Amino acid sequence: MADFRKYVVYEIYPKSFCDSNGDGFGDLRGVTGKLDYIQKLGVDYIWLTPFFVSPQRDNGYDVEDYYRIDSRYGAMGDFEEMVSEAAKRGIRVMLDMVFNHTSDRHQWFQKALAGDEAYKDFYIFRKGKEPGVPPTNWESKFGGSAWEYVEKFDEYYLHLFDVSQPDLNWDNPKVRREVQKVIRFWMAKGVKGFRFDVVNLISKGKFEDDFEGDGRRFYTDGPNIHKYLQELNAVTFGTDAEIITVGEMSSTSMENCFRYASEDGMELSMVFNFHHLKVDFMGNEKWVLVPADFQKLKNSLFSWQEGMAEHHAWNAVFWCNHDQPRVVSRFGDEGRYWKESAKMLATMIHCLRGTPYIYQGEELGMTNPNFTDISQYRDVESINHFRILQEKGLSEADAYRILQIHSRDSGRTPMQWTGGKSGGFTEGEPWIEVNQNCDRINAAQQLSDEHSIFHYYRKLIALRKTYDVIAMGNIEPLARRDPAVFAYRRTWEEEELLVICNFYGRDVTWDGDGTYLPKKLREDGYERILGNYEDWRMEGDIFALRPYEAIVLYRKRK
Ligand code: TEU
Repeated sequence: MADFRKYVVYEIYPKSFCDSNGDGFGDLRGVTGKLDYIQKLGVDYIWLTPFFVSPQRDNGYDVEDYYRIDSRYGAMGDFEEMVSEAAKRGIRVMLDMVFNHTSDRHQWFQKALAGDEAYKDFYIFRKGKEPGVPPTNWESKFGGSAWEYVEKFDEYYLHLFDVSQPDLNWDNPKVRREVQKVIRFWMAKGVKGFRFDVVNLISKGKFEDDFEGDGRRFYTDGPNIHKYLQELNAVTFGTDAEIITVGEMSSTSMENCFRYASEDGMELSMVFNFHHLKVDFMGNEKWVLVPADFQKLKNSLFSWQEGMAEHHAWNAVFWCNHDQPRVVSRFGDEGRYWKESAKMLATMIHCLRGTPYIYQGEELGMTNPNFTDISQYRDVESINHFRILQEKGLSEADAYRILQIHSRDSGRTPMQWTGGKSGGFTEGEPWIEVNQNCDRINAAQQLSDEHSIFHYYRKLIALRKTYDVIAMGNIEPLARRDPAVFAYRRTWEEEELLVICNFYGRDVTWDGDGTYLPKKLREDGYERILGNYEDWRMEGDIFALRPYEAIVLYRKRK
């Protein structure tokens, strides 16, 4: 089995990574051209978000043809070159598979709309409850009803996401066979990893009105989900021991994740869950302004860390992806302590039990762009909610404030390679504006500065390869109720690791829970192997932590 515990994955959003031909749109040759940079960081895998033929209503998560590459991203030859150039650098490729839905332009859906019954059964068509009333009151994740009326059939089809993303009917064995074929096709091209988009939504349960929520409880972690994943595993990726998989689990439960990501390997290698990122939401509602709840963040991360370990299951650990705002803007400090906070957040995540995922630009401490005009936004979800918020009575100014904090476009501005025009991302007009701070935050500057955030990430990745305790160790949460400190202990055979982070921009002290006192730790042979300040400090006999300080202490018992 691939030892994914030691791996680090780097997520690439190709559209915003590097444009090799000046059309303002990142592409596969752009990725190939930056493989040396990625290798320098030391990661094992690159995960590329979808680059298949697509109308791009949802930036490629609306797939029109799973077998062909969208010409905006390049051609099959470019893909093959990227895979082989990556392999030369010890980097493997993970693809992003969107099988909960297709684009409405996919030929299956087109045939369904033309009235072909076999293809209608590829999707989820239902009669309305009564004229003009959809089958259920479920809401689309991008706003509005999850059902779209098709007059010709006097029926509705289900779309949990955009109206142009009809949900597939996994209960139809023909759909499952088609999905398997797609995976085998890409396996034959040397792909060694798959990320499965919102895969815990594929098995729909009962179609009933939801009077408590938006409908998600009826289709999340649905009745046949484990059966479908086991089947997929058995007949596709499970036949190649080198392949690693990660499932994106939307609003999932830990009990289900024990099975999705069990070390028995029957389903997937690991899972993404998002509970720790809903700490600045109101329940499940993200389009609000609520300060981040640190205690909630801590409880969520720790309960998943402990729960998954206890049940021999594996987490993917992360702060950022293409759907999330930039973490340094979200939980850190864009200003005075920009560098310290970016490094602290990195430390917190990378030393946890799980496989870390880095999202392009995170390793540079890239920040939210804080767009001020709706014309700067590109994301369908943001544009829909900008309207919905105002329909609900919010002022335009408030709607903007919420978008600046929560929009998915915050993570989608182009990679900042240099301080030059368009941050070195393109020679042309970028499809979305480059963050204005690219003169200050860019890869060229950070590569040449050994104290940069980039080099700190590089060291963190190297630590995982050097100290088994980081990859394999048990986890013991510390400072559970401390209002500012996030700390934990990892243990593995003779090795011990202590990670201590100050989550805030002020000086704080920590008493080591009465057990891990700095003087004693020194006597016991603990050494600082990484941190974002020069040394570590104490006040009396307790830790004195500076703003956003992170300390990693290690010892090997003799
Ligand atoms: O995301 C699924 C998902 O649940 C989030 O995008 C969520 O809908 C959003 O943050 C709500 O606020 C995956 C992909 O990562 C995303 O880019 C796609 O748009 C989505 O699925 C549909 O394929």
